[in-house]
Amino acid sequence: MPFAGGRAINPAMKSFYVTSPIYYVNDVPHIGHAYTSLACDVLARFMRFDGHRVFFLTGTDEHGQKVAKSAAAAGVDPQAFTDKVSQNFRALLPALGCSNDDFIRTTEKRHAASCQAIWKAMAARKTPKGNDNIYLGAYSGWYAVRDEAYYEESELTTGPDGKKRAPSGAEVEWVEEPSYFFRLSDWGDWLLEWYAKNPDAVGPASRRNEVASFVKQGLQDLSISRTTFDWGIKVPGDEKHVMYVWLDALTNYITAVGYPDVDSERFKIFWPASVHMVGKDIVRFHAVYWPAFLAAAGLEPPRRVYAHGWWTNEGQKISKSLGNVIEPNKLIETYGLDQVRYFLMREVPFGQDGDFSNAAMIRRMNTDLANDLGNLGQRVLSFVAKNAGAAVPSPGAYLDADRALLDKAAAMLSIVRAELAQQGFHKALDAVFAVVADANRYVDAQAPWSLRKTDPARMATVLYALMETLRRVGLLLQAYMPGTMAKLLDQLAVPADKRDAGAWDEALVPGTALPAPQGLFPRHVEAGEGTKK
Ligand code: ME8
Repeated sequence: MPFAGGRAINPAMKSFYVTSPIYYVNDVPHIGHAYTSLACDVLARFMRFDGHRVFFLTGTDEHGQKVAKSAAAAGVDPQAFTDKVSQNFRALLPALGCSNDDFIRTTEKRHAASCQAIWKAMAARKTPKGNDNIYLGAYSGWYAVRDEAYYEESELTTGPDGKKRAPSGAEVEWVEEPSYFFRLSDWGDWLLEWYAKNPDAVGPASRRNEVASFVKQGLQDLSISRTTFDWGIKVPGDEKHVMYVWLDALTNYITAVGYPDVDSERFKIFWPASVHMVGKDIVRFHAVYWPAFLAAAGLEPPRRVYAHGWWTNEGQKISKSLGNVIEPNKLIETYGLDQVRYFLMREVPFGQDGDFSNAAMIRRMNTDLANDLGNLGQRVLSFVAKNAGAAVPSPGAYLDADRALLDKAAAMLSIVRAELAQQGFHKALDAVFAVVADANRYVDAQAPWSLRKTDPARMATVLYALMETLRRVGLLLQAYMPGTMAKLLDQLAVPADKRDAGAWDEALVPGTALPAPQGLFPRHVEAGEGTKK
């Protein structure tokens, strides 16, 4: 039976479900949004490469007061507003080379049905302490529209302008309205047990500790409906209320795999999600509220929530009002798509905060990509084209130096697999680029240009070892730089059906004709630099 994306269903395949946050449509997509989506894409691509059936979901979060206010400010109704601006996020995905399998909008019909079903499932069940999960009350307290979040008085600070602000810096306003509550206070012990039994459920470990200590302080019941505006999904049975936008938004992750049809093939294959990738700003929603909502509805919590760090721009917070938003399209135009993908995954240890600077971007692309990897490819492939008959050379017996390089290259797959299982994107790249550095040293030491006259058989062995190393480097880097690595693998004449982990040990076939080599990574030259003396 065909599956979304035309993949045949093979029950023996392992599944992998990765999600990005669904982004608020009132913002312009910037490097921060691109970062999370790219991290998901690298995981999705690697897992497909590694034989998993993958579902990669992203989309837009379109309800709530914040979007309603932006629509009002633009003078259009919220549906027309979201129809227009969600396109900005949708269009960014192909520009980033993202291989998402679906794009969800929370204003879709399938999603309203799913939200109403999760609400009913929560309402029909009891908490671990035997109480109703949902009850009607009245909310009075502080609310930050920018965060779409409720805050305790004790969490707020008052600025010199006299305005009260949430820890995120968002202004809060006083809200009083009838509201349904979720009895989160009954779920604290369950959550603490869930973190304890599943040490990988929240990553990195520092975030797990942060979340667990928040829960240990005691949880308040959570207001999950609003009555003072109507841009949202109606509460079943009480249509004066719309659902709190975070309950609506989080539910997207199950809508896309078929909820409420829990018996559907897609739901069974993909739920629980393997990784919800998020920024550290929204870890509480994903690692506290979401697992509690799911458990309350009788559904399994996700396997893992991973919260990455925050990008600044040349040392400054990125914001529309500061006018320093880095538009991914501009970056790609200036530096190239795979260069940007590589930089974002390599520059900052994943999980930590990072700073974008043009100087750092240029350094990475010129050093790691143009000098180290690009140059290695260029040296080896143009040498083979000129001196080895433009075909894969035939190796003779290996010497220790050859074996050392080949063994280290062979070992990369399990390292990358282990690192990516923990979202160690930069460490996986470190392992691959250590082999690239070894290969560069190996070319210098073996000097195939000298062997050409003195020992052509040895020259063939050296070139073969280098090409085999490049093949494995190319295979692994496909997830990060799909376009350029396709070019590299083409130049090595690796057949299209031998580009996944299953073909890891299928070495190049001596004698295979090679296409003409072409450069992989141009050096970035700043305007004017090329003409300087
Ligand atoms: O929070 N650095 O949407 P949002 C790194 N709709 N990542 C950044 C970033 C930066 N400077 N700026 C944004 C929402 N991000 C909700 C999510 S999910 C059920 C609902 C990324 O548009 C990061 O992933 O405010 C962050 O968590 C997300 O964008 C916030 O996107």
